Amino acid sequence: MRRFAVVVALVGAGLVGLAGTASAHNSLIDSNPKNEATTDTGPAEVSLTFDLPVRAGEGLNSIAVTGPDGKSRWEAGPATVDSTVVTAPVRELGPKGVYTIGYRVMSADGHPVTGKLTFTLTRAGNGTPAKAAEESAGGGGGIPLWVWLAGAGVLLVAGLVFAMRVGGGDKQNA
Ligand SMILES: [Cu+2]
Repeated sequence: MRRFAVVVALVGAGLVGLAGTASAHNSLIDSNPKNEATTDTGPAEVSLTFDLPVRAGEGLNSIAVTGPDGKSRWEAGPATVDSTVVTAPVRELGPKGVYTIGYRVMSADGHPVTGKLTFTLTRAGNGTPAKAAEESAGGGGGIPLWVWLAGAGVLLVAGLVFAMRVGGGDKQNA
Protein backbone atom coordinates (compact mmCIF):
# COMPACT_ATOMS: atom_id res chain seq x y z
CA MET A 1 0.00 0.00 0.00
CA ARG A 2 2.79 2.32 0.87
CA ARG A 3 4.57 1.45 -2.35
CA PHE A 4 1.41 2.20 -4.30
CA ALA A 5 1.12 5.60 -2.60
CA VAL A 6 4.70 6.44 -3.54
CA VAL A 7 4.06 5.49 -7.17
CA VAL A 8 0.93 7.62 -7.29
CA ALA A 9 2.77 10.56 -5.76
CA LEU A 10 5.69 10.27 -8.18
CA VAL A 11 3.52 9.86 -11.27
CA GLY A 12 1.41 12.79 -10.12
CA ALA A 13 4.48 14.93 -9.65
CA GLY A 14 5.68 13.89 -13.10
CA LEU A 15 2.42 14.92 -14.72
CA VAL A 16 2.49 18.27 -12.95
CA GLY A 17 6.04 18.67 -14.20
CA LEU A 18 4.95 17.93 -17.77
CA ALA A 19 2.12 20.43 -17.67
CA GLY A 20 3.83 23.06 -15.55
CA THR A 21 5.86 26.02 -16.61
CA ALA A 22 9.58 25.75 -16.12
CA SER A 23 11.91 28.69 -16.08
CA ALA A 24 13.94 27.18 -18.92
CA HIS A 25 11.14 27.58 -21.42
CA ASN A 26 12.05 29.42 -24.57
CA SER A 27 10.70 32.97 -24.81
CA LEU A 28 9.94 34.93 -27.93
CA ILE A 29 12.31 37.89 -28.05
CA ASP A 30 11.85 39.24 -31.58
CA SER A 31 9.78 38.77 -34.69
CA ASN A 32 9.36 39.91 -38.25
CA PRO A 33 6.86 41.40 -38.67
CA LYS A 34 6.85 42.87 -35.17
CA ASN A 35 3.84 42.28 -32.99
CA GLU A 36 1.08 44.80 -33.74
CA ALA A 37 2.99 46.13 -36.73
CA THR A 38 1.18 47.99 -39.49
CA THR A 39 2.19 47.36 -43.08
CA ASP A 40 0.86 48.12 -46.55
CA THR A 41 2.63 45.08 -48.03
CA GLY A 42 2.26 41.51 -46.83
CA PRO A 43 5.47 39.89 -45.52
CA ALA A 44 7.02 37.17 -47.70
CA GLU A 45 7.73 35.21 -44.57
CA VAL A 46 7.23 35.27 -40.83
CA SER A 47 10.25 34.75 -38.61
CA LEU A 48 10.20 34.35 -34.86
CA THR A 49 13.33 34.64 -32.72
CA PHE A 50 13.58 32.95 -29.32
CA ASP A 51 16.08 33.32 -26.50
CA LEU A 52 17.14 29.65 -26.72
CA PRO A 53 17.56 27.23 -29.64
CA VAL A 54 14.30 25.61 -30.72
CA ARG A 55 14.26 21.84 -31.10
CA ALA A 56 14.01 20.93 -34.76
CA GLY A 57 11.98 17.94 -35.83
CA GLU A 58 9.16 16.77 -38.05
CA GLY A 59 5.86 18.15 -36.77
CA LEU A 60 7.38 19.70 -33.64
CA ASN A 61 7.05 23.34 -34.68
CA SER A 62 4.32 25.19 -36.49
CA ILE A 63 3.44 28.71 -37.56
CA ALA A 64 -0.06 29.58 -38.75
CA VAL A 65 -1.05 32.90 -40.32
CA THR A 66 -4.80 33.51 -40.02
CA GLY A 67 -6.62 36.19 -41.96
CA PRO A 68 -8.95 38.99 -40.81
CA ASP A 69 -11.92 36.61 -41.13
CA GLY A 70 -10.44 34.50 -38.36
CA LYS A 71 -10.22 31.28 -40.37
CA SER A 72 -8.51 31.73 -43.74
CA ARG A 73 -4.93 30.53 -43.70
CA TRP A 74 -2.05 32.33 -45.36
CA GLU A 75 1.16 30.52 -44.45
CA ALA A 76 2.69 29.02 -47.59
CA GLY A 77 4.51 26.07 -46.09
CA PRO A 78 5.72 24.39 -42.93
CA ALA A 79 7.87 26.15 -40.34
CA THR A 80 11.61 25.57 -40.44
CA VAL A 81 14.08 25.97 -37.59
CA ASP A 82 17.55 27.50 -37.62
CA SER A 83 18.78 27.50 -34.04
CA THR A 84 16.80 30.24 -32.26
CA VAL A 85 14.85 31.35 -35.35
CA VAL A 86 11.67 29.69 -36.66
CA THR A 87 10.52 30.79 -40.10
CA ALA A 88 7.50 30.10 -42.29
CA PRO A 89 6.82 31.39 -45.82
CA VAL A 90 3.66 33.45 -46.34
CA ARG A 91 1.40 33.67 -49.40
CA GLU A 92 0.61 36.98 -51.00
CA LEU A 93 -2.00 38.43 -48.67
CA GLY A 94 -5.55 39.39 -49.61
CA PRO A 95 -8.01 41.54 -47.67
CA LYS A 96 -6.75 44.30 -45.47
CA GLY A 97 -7.23 43.93 -41.76
CA VAL A 98 -5.67 42.21 -38.78
CA TYR A 99 -3.75 39.00 -39.43
CA THR A 100 -2.79 36.68 -36.57
CA ILE A 101 0.46 34.72 -36.37
CA GLY A 102 -0.01 31.72 -34.11
CA TYR A 103 2.98 29.59 -33.20
CA ARG A 104 3.85 26.45 -31.34
CA VAL A 105 7.48 25.48 -30.95
CA MET A 106 9.35 22.85 -28.97
CA SER A 107 11.51 24.66 -26.45
CA ALA A 108 15.03 23.63 -25.48
CA ASP A 109 13.78 21.96 -22.28
CA GLY A 110 11.34 19.78 -24.21
CA HIS A 111 8.16 21.69 -23.43
CA PRO A 112 5.96 23.14 -26.15
CA VAL A 113 5.61 26.92 -26.14
CA THR A 114 2.67 28.62 -27.82
CA GLY A 115 1.74 32.21 -28.46
CA LYS A 116 0.42 34.65 -30.98
CA LEU A 117 1.12 38.01 -32.51
CA THR A 118 -0.82 40.22 -34.86
CA PHE A 119 -0.07 42.62 -37.65
CA THR A 120 -2.37 44.86 -39.67
CA LEU A 121 -2.41 44.96 -43.45
CA THR A 122 -3.53 48.44 -44.50
CA ARG A 123 -3.74 47.87 -48.26
CA ALA A 124 -5.42 44.83 -49.77
CA GLY A 125 -3.22 42.46 -51.77
CA ASN A 126 -4.13 40.20 -54.68
CA GLY A 127 -3.51 36.93 -52.84
CA THR A 128 -5.93 34.19 -51.99
CA PRO A 129 -5.83 31.95 -48.94
CA ALA A 130 -4.72 28.33 -48.93
CA LYS A 131 -7.40 25.88 -50.01
CA ALA A 132 -8.88 23.55 -47.43
CA ALA A 133 -6.96 20.58 -48.85
CA GLU A 134 -3.69 22.47 -48.56
CA GLU A 135 -4.49 23.44 -45.01
CA SER A 136 -4.90 19.87 -43.85
CA ALA A 137 -1.82 18.74 -45.76
CA GLY A 138 0.26 21.70 -44.71
CA GLY A 139 2.07 19.95 -41.88
CA GLY A 140 0.77 22.48 -39.41
CA GLY A 141 -0.15 19.67 -37.02
CA GLY A 142 0.83 19.61 -33.41
CA ILE A 143 3.25 17.52 -31.47
CA PRO A 144 2.94 13.82 -32.36
CA LEU A 145 1.20 11.73 -29.74
CA TRP A 146 4.19 9.42 -29.42
CA VAL A 147 6.27 12.29 -28.03
CA TRP A 148 3.82 12.67 -25.16
CA LEU A 149 3.51 8.93 -24.63
CA ALA A 150 7.30 8.53 -24.57
CA GLY A 151 7.59 11.28 -21.97
CA ALA A 152 4.86 9.78 -19.80
CA GLY A 153 6.42 6.32 -20.13
CA VAL A 154 9.83 7.53 -18.95
CA LEU A 155 8.25 9.19 -15.92
CA LEU A 156 6.20 6.09 -15.11
CA VAL A 157 9.23 3.79 -15.30
CA ALA A 158 11.29 6.20 -13.20
CA GLY A 159 8.52 6.29 -10.61
CA LEU A 160 8.24 2.50 -10.50
CA VAL A 161 12.00 1.98 -10.19
CA PHE A 162 12.18 4.52 -7.38
CA ALA A 163 9.18 2.99 -5.63
CA MET A 164 10.70 -0.48 -5.83
CA ARG A 165 13.91 0.80 -4.29
CA VAL A 166 11.97 2.46 -1.49
CA GLY A 167 9.89 -0.69 -1.03
CA GLY A 168 13.01 -2.91 -0.92
CA GLY A 169 14.56 -0.63 1.68
CA ASP A 170 11.47 -1.01 3.85
CA LYS A 171 11.74 -4.77 3.76
CA GLN A 172 15.39 -4.75 4.73
CA ASN A 173 14.73 -2.44 7.62
CA ALA A 174 11.73 -4.39 8.91
CU1 LIG B 1 9.75 24.00 -19.79
